[in-house]
Order: sequence, then C-alpha cells, then structure tokens
Amino acid sequence: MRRTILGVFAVVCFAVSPALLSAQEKFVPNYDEAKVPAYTLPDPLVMQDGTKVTTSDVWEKSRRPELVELFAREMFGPVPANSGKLTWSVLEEDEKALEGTAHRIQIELKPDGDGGDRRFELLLYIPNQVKGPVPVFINFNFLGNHTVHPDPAIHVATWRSRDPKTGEAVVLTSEIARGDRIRRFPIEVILKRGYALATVHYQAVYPDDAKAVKIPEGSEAGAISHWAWGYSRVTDVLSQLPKIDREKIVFLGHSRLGKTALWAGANDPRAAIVISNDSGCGGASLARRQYGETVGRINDAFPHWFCGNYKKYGNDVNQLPFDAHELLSLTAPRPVYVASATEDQWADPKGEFLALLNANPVYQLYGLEGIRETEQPAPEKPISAHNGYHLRVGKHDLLEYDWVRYLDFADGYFKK
Ligand code: GTR
Repeated sequence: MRRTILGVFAVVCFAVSPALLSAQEKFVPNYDEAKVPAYTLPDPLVMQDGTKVTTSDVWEKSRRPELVELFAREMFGPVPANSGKLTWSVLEEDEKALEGTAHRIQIELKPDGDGGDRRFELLLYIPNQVKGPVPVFINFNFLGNHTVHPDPAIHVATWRSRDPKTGEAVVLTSEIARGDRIRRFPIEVILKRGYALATVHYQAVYPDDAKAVKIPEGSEAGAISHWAWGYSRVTDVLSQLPKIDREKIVFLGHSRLGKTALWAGANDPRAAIVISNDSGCGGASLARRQYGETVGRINDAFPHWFCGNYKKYGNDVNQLPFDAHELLSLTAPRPVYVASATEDQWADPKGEFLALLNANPVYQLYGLEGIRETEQPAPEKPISAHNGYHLRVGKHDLLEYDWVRYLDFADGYFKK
C-alpha cells in the first residue's frame, strides 16, 4: 500500500513523539512517585488578595472570573472573541446515511471577527431512530474528517502543514487515511445510544505548527485558545439545528484537544458536560507534581500551544498562580469527567485524578458531590458522583471503552 506523507506525519507526531523528542532534548521525565516533590496547591476558594470564598455567588461573581483571567493571561491567552457574525452553509447532507441509521450533514463555517479569515468543515451525524432533539458530543479530530469513518461521502481534508522530512510548508491530503481513525470515533455505538457526533479537523481551525505560529511575549492567544474558539463556533451552529438539543452539548477532547475541551468549556457556558481524555500536562494533570511531561518540557516542545507568559513557569512551576484542579473547577457547577490510561504515564494519570479530587470544594459550594473517592480507583473501575473518572488499561488513546463510559455518564446526567 502506498503510504502518503500523511501516514509518515501521523507516525512521527502521534505515535512516538514524547520518547523521540525527550531523547533529542535530553529531557528525562520522572516516573518515580517517590521523587515527586512536596508541593502546596493554590486554594481555589481563596482570592488572590486572600479573601475566602464561601458562597457560589461570590465564586461566580469574583473568584471564577479572576481564575479565568489568570488562566488567560498566564497560560493559554484569551479565547478570541467572535463578532457574532457567523456564516455557515450546508455543503452536503444525506438523511439516510450509514445504511439509513443516520442523518449526515457536512457544513462549511466561515466565522467572522477576531477569529480571522477562516473556513472549516463540520461533519455531523445525527441518529435517525430518535424522535425529537438529541444530545451531541463535539470531539475534534487530528487527521481530517475523512479519517473518522470509512463513509465514502465524507469530504477529504486538506490543510497546510509541514513536510516532516524537509520542514517545507506543504498542503497535506490523503484519501488512504479514510476511516483510519475509526477506533477513536465508534460512530455506530454513539448513534445507537441516541447521541449525535460533531467533529472538525483541528488544523482546519488553526495550524498546529511551531514554525508557522510564533507566539510573542505576553498573553496573546496560543493555539489551544484558537481551537477552543473552534469548539464555540461549532456550538453556535449546533444550537441553531432543530434536531440538536442545545441544552445537551458535550465538549470532549483527547490529549492536546483534551486540554482544549477543558479551556473551551471554561469559557463557554453552553457546554453542558466537559470531558478530558488523557489531556495530561497543560490539561487535567497537576503541574506541581512534575511527573511525566512538565511545564518546562511542554513549553520547549509546543511553544505555540500557550501564550508567551506561560514560558516563565518552566523553571519554577510553584510560581504558577493556579494548577489543573482550578482549570477543572471552572466547569462547575456543570459536570466534568477526567479519564486516564495506565500506560500513559507521560500524562500523569495520578496527577489527573488528584486534580479532579481537588476540584471538589468548588462543587461543594453548590451542594454537589464532585467525586467521593479520595484514592485513585483501580484500572477499569470507573467512578462517578456529580463528576466522573476512569483509568483505562492501555495506551494514550481514545477508544470505545472510554466512549461507553462517557455515554453512560452523559445518560446519568441528562436523563435525571
Ligand atoms: C504529546 C504532548 C502531550 C499531548 C500529546 C497529544 O506529544 O507531549 O502534551 O498533548 O502530544 O496531543 O497527542
């Protein structure tokens, strides 16, 4: 089989990058729990000026905005504003797609405003067996809409990126990759459960290219904020579709897109549930543990994901005015779900669990029980109260096992 440049690109960037890059840069991750340094987490319920937050009202009026502003200024840069003008049009649709089980719609979005001159395509599948508006998962994809399912009608993605061998700017496209990423998108399973799926190729929204995207010093938005902007523009469109229940929109993302889903959900109240799948450093895992990938390492490898100010913390993570538990708490009072994988030590599964645990006090302000367990649960023993967590056996990935947990969790919340 002919391998295209896309195949090579995928292998280099998504399969072996942590080990490869760390060897090149001589970064040695710590995987020894005994070597995790002592640390003190910032208290989500204490304002920068020392005032204690004791009510949900004060949280919403003062502390929450303070934290959003701190994350925007010191880590991600603000999510670009939208002028409110959003042009979109249906490029293709089939009410009897996937053997009659689904309504497939491919929509072109041309948002206006600070987001700039962009155009990207949303692929949407809505289950046919359900009468009335359905809940929807938004989950952006890494390699193009046509990689999420073998459905021959899905438009093939093309995007500008870099030839991994020569470093030259090229336009990437690949028909061979059609359906290659189906393991991350068990669409039939999702549809059977009565949920719609909305996906967009993340690089159609904003390039993931450290050479092309130069982040200045200060707080200008990094790539994660631009991708988060994309989640909100998709929400703009979904909210206008009669077949979609706009009160039941779930933001989900894997890895760098898990970081994105958390930040997008923090900024967009229309996300009813936020799910972080293996998001790790810069997402759900506690930076102060310095286990696996660290703030210093992520800034070296992916400087364009975050704003310039974040670089200050590479050598002294304890100076960060927040940690991941506070990013998670920005979802409150809406539920947040965090998932880890046993072989994804780079993302620090324990640090992901501890961040969720330490978001509990914010949920308690609302009389909600975040999670009950204080110890990380055993592999494949999912837990949930208002929030949820599981540790899947296996590698850094988003698989059907994870999806079924998310569907169960969403059922529990939406069907109450
Ligand atoms: C890794 C990166 C992680 C994670 C992952 C991904 O190379 O170190 O933070 O985001 O990429 O997005 O696949």
